[in-house]
Amino acid sequence: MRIAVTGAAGQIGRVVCTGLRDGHGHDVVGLDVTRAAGVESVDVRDTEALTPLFAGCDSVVHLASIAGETTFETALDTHLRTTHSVLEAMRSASVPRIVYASSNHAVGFTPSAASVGVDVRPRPDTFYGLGKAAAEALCSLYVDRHGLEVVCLRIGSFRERPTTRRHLSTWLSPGDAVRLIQACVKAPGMDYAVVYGISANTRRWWDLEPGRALGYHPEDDAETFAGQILAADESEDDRFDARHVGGDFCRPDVPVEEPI
Ligand code: 15L
Repeated sequence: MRIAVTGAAGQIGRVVCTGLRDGHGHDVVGLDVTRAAGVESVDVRDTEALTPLFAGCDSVVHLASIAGETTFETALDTHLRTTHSVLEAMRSASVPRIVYASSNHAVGFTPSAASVGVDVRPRPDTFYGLGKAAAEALCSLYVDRHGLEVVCLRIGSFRERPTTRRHLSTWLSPGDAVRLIQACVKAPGMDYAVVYGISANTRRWWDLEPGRALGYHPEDDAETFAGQILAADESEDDRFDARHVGGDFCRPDVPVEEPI
């Protein structure tokens, strides 16, 4: 398959591009606003620039965004406007499927529970989460209006390894991230699906069944690291983190990141 990846120079993008290319033999078109080896430099908000780069692609994996809290205006830009230009370029280039990197923060104020489903109401914890929830809705519009195939991934905590108590529930390992995206680009009979992007964590808060239905079978479990993580006393921050699925993004004073 030929797959375009936006945000290819980012933390998840680098792992996913290598996994899709070297592990699964796909022809990967890496795109990013940041210059990096093997990555085409492009502003993802520029539909006209994107369209020829999407030519001949079977799917777009849209990872590009600012991965944290911003101002309201920046959130609109980095999540909604960016996703709109990607969807429009896909229409022009006749690309049938998008795998959209949403986030657990789209539903971050959902109280933590043993198995939160994909059908909970949008409950963003930040303008970041609001942007992700709104972009999920935008993708849904393109399914119903234009017949696009969409998978929205509410990604948990993508890390080399889990380092906090919350990560024991929210971790997504690099290996599982590749397995997840591979399942999403390959799944037959797609129209619109939402999937939680986490590993098979014993202490998970989210339902893995929607992912399994698409062929995502995670192999890692944060529990492997539980001994080390739980050796430290539970802190006040840990207790706050455990209240809602969005963890410390639910704090009113969550720090704001600057755009690149
Ligand atoms: C995300 O969506 C963020 O991009 C990342 O910075 C982490 O905070 C992660 O969620 C998380 O919830 O751990």
